[in-house]
Amino acid sequence: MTESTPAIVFAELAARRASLLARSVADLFAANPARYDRFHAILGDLLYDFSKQRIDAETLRLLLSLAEAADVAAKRDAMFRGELVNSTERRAALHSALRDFSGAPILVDGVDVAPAIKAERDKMLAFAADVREGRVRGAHGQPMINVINIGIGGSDLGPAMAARALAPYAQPGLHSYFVSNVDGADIADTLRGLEPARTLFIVSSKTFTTQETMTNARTARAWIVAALGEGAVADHFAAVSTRLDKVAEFGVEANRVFGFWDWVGGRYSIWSSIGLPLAIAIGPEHYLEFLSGGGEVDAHFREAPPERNIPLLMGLMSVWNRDALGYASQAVIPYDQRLARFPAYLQQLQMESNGKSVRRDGTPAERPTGPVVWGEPGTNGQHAFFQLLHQGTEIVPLDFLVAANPTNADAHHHDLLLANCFAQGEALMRGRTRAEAEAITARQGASPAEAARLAPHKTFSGSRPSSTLLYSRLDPRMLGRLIALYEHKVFVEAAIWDINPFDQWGVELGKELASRLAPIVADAQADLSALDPSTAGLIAHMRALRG
Ligand code: G6Q
Repeated sequence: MTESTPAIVFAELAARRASLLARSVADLFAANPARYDRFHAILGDLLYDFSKQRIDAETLRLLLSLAEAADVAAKRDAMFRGELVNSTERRAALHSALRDFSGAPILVDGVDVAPAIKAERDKMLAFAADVREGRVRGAHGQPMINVINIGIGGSDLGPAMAARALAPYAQPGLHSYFVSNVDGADIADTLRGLEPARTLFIVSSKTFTTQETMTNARTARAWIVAALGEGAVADHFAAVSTRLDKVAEFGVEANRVFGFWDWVGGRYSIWSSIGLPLAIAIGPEHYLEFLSGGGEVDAHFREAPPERNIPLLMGLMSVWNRDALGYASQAVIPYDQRLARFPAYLQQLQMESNGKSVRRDGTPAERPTGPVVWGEPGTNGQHAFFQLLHQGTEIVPLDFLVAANPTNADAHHHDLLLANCFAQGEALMRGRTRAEAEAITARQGASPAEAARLAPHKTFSGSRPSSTLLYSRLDPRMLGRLIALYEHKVFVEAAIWDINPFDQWGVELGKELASRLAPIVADAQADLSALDPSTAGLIAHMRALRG
């Protein structure tokens, strides 16, 4: 028997495309009353419904065989074993180790890192408790009431998103802030009105060289020094980094520096000491629940059978939509206001991980890889960009996320929220025919001619794919699960595309050019002749605008 390869299965999937597109999803539901039962999967109090995707049983069978042909399970196991799956940086990708409470050894280069993970986490959580309970005091002996994380990208998006998501767990009177942008407006607006004597900064940077973070950290330092004197720096700063030498130079005391390891990628680092601002906000116990939620998904990803394995199915739906159906973007719409930053978080996770054009061996990718990922919370999006989702010429597959139970007391609001979420999925799937549109307009009192004129505008094609993640409530454990689900979804896509999801060389060029241009922008006399004409023109005009 010849072994199947991804290319062979992709060809089979491509061959199914036309027949699937010829039938509406509403028809597929009508033809198969068990469709929903077949196309959903459950992990405890979380459900993944993918029955509104443009698939049938044969497509799913082929997609599962694609995962086999691409060795997804073997690649997954290699990642969990700590192999150097990040081949271009010769690193493991072991963020899962940070949420592994099994007690089993975790080997990196033959060394068990489990004790070091626990020690660093204990130290970080003890500090979080000290801040919360007022034992960490400022230069004037007052407890801290403001905690400002300074970081960017992976050292910002995770804790910022999660602190917002878990706002109901925050300690009253202890305020979290996140400063990331080198635009001075970010830190200026954050510091306005805050009391330096009661403000703690956490400088979060894996490398401790990132231009934005170092610039903001120096501004914060100057703000503390101006108000409280040079001697106050040690009291008002903590740091999270893998570069302990550089942190010491900045003046942060060793007992306030929390480390992690190069086998934790920036966008996967919320589970490491980078989670310190979150741990301060929600407390060590809740933070540990958050980690456990991620760990539960690891176990599920490793153990659940393929046809019930949620991250595997999420990855397969994404690959189907991207490569077989040609949909270039995906939207994530949380019907959960506290997940407002989740789409931005996923944007980094997915686009930085899978925005690649070459395979692991450096040869060109054989088919389109990472889609454009974007989104905003519902119901707000319904009143903005949903028009295009329903009637535009682009088809955008959606993930809806929604909790069955509210975290606040108002059940009426929550019923409306859920009704809207379910209604959007239904409307996108079902659509409205021209005849239906015409009949509705006629019933509203329009003349037959007017009803016919308006009908094309009121017609919805339907069969627009969406999946729904429906969970009990947004608590720390559930947030941990949601993040880990998407991490593994991204991993599955990368395994199928044979790309390395753990590096990010694409951000380098812009960084280098920004460093080269910084002195030229700052110096009104600097020579522009070596620059390309557009960049030179922009800088010349900037100079004119500055007068
Ligand atoms: C994430 C990326 C990137 C990184 C930031 C911050 O995977 O590598 O977003 O997290 O550039 O880097 P530092 O933590 O080193 O400051």
